[in-house]
Amino acid sequence: LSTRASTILSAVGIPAESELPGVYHGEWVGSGDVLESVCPTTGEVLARVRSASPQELQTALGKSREAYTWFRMLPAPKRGEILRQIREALAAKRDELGALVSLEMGKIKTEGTGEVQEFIDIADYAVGLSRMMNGRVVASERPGHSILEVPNPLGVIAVLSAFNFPVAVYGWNLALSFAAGNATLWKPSPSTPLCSIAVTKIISGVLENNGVPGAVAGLVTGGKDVGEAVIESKDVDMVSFTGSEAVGRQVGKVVQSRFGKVLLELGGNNAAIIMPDADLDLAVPAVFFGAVGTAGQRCTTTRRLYLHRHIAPAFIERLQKLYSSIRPGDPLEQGTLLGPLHTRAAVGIYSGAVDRLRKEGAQILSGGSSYQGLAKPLDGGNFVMPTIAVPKSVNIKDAVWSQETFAPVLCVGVFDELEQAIAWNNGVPQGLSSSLWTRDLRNVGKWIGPAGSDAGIVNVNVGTSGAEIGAAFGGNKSTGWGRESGGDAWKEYVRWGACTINFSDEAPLAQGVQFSS
Ligand code: UN1
Repeated sequence: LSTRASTILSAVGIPAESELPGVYHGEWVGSGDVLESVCPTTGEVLARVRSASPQELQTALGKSREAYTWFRMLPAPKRGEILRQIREALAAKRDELGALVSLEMGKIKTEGTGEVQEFIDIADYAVGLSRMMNGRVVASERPGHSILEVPNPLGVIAVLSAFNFPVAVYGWNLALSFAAGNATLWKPSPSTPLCSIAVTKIISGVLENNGVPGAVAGLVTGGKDVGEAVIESKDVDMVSFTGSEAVGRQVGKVVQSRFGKVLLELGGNNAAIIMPDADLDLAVPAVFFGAVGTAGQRCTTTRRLYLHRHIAPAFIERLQKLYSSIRPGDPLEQGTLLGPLHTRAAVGIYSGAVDRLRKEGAQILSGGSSYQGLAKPLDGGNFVMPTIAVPKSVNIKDAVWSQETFAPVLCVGVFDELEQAIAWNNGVPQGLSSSLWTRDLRNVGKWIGPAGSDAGIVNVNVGTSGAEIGAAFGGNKSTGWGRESGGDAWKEYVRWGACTINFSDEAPLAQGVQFSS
């Protein structure tokens, strides 16, 4: 192992063993298939992880269920206090964990640390929530009656997370699920097992200190088989899935067919619209970050750019300048803005998308290929050039516009009227994030109103990516309608009971119905 990697692994308590156990349900086990964690920057194998065998998975599910029946009786503010300690333990390891994210996923260090910060933020939020998960008292039409809406812990929540946010997305789910009194079972992406092991170690330490069963925050690493067994299990009350549209469609069907709850965060195909009155000093760098940040691997990455005809040439010129300034580098090194794609396969997907654009007559203004001949050790990495393409026309049903490519490829179109740009914004199957740049209040009104953007995130003078935890996060249409993190998202992680109580000496029926002769 390189010193670059071993320093980071030992700082988060991951021993340099030949095979690490990748299952936690109160104790660490793992005897299933071996997962390899490969550094996307260098190609180096960081560790081998023993995933869950079918038997271990069943044990983990059983222990999660048991842990839930114990945990649900702990008063919510007490759960909040434990969550506060988890928050502190994460904060104490923020830089170390951030470096691990950067090492294993490939995003630049400040974004890796930002992800841990996002977990800390949502933990703070959920600590407060633990004293505010209020039900309601509703006025009854019947005298001497009252109606209560009561939230209770839901059960076992399985979180299937993606490689691109190997810490934060689990954090959003864990924090709410924990405050709500559930057991959470994490099935991370098979390519980022080390992040999940490091996070679970931190959390389990806190649980142990508090005498809480470890399976309240369990972990099952594994591939497709493990994922399928988790979503099929009747022991899982809700599945929160982040990933591709194709897999999400399957997950949705499977969970729905057994009447489980499902929360989907699927693909994004996010547009930024630049009006002629936009402040380009702000808009250009924001589009640059949105399209190139995280090497184009956020669900919220800016993939489509619609420019008003009056500012299009100036905007493109300034954006191209930023693109030409970017250099691939080790994401762990300060100053690097462009890390690698997460996998070799993603490089193929990137090249396929660029080839298709070329074939269909698009003009490639920047980038257009992967980097060749980089100096060691980056020659083993998955580095591609951020690309700006201008397709011949905005035929919104064409694959180049309507499909998500999980790589830094930005397609540009030119419009004359805001209505046209909004129609393009809404014309794709996905509905995650969107961003309008303008100084004119009337445009803002249109954009956020009934005929405006149909995405779950509808920003103004803020890019498509980089959301805070305060609002509910998620998308509409083929993005899956799920909402996580802030807002009212917690209400999905509980089971609601409507309780009508009769305090009176009469027993009238609702709607004045008479049922006595
Ligand atoms: C994702 O891309 O999967 O808004 C999540 C953002 C982040 C979360 C993105 N806070 O970009």
